[in-house]
Amino acid sequence: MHDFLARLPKVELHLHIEGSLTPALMFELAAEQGIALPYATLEEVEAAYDFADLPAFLALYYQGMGVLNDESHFYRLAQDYFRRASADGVKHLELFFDPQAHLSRGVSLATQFAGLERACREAVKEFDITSALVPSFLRCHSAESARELFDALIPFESRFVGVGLDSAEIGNPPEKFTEVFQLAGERGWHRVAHAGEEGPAAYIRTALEVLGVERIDHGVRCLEDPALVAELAERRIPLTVCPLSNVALKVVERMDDHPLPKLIEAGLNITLNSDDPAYFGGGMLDNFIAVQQALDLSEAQWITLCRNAIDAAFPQRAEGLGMS
Ligand code: ES4
Ligand code: ZN
Repeated sequence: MHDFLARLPKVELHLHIEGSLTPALMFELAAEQGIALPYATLEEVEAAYDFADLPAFLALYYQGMGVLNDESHFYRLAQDYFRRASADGVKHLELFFDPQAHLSRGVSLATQFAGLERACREAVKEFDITSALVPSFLRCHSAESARELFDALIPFESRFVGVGLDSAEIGNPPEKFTEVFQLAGERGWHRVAHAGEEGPAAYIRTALEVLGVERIDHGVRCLEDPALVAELAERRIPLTVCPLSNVALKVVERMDDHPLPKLIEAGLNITLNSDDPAYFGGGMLDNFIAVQQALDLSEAQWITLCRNAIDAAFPQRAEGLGMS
């Protein structure tokens, strides 16, 4: 079964590129820039990556990305992930990134896009992976800050495929971002949002109804609302589920308890993804293997999961990355 899982052609739709920053690259970039890290060794980093919940993870995630300060840092970050993704059998990747978290350190949008795009362009030839960028609004920042980012993104709109919504969910409901998602829809940008990870099923409903999103990131808590499950199934709304992330952030206690079989049984349009692979214990293939060990899916179910992701990917803009 390992070989079967390894060989499956994979499309990854829920990957925060800053969450792919390995401790090794973090140390390298910190040393080059004379940045002091709160860890002395790689073992200390690993010990620190034991998270009580989503906010505890986010604190270290924002701290870690402080080593990303120029074009080459973003390039090396993404190139490093493309290399590992390619070994995992990933053929197409939609990358989230968090512009506000870098703008607040004085790193321009032009710098962020340039470094990520260089890696995306090279990945076509070097790693046989096509890709698209998805800048995301940070829900822990204000609606005004999101509007500023929206305006700043307009000149770059040929260079990304859509926008997302991520970071601390509880207390930051989708409605807070009604304006920017409405405007994004008017400009023809694809829209996705994290919902129903730590937050309640009601956030999934408002992400769909108020923000007009086409996919839900995570969405596992939809099971608490049977009427919502029926609607998600009926509309074939893709859920980008991230199993190792859910265990690492204690959304579920153990992989054996993961609701993936229930989600599949309910007829939902499920895809599997790695979320923040450097923080949560592995990439796409590690996620597939961990799921298989705990939940024993059939080959037909695996093929369906991979097909779902192919169908749920956003068509690329040929002009965006020069990959036409
Ligand atoms: C994230 Cl796991 C998760 N949830 C919400 N926001 C995020 N940003 C990066 N990883
Ligand atoms: Zn995520």
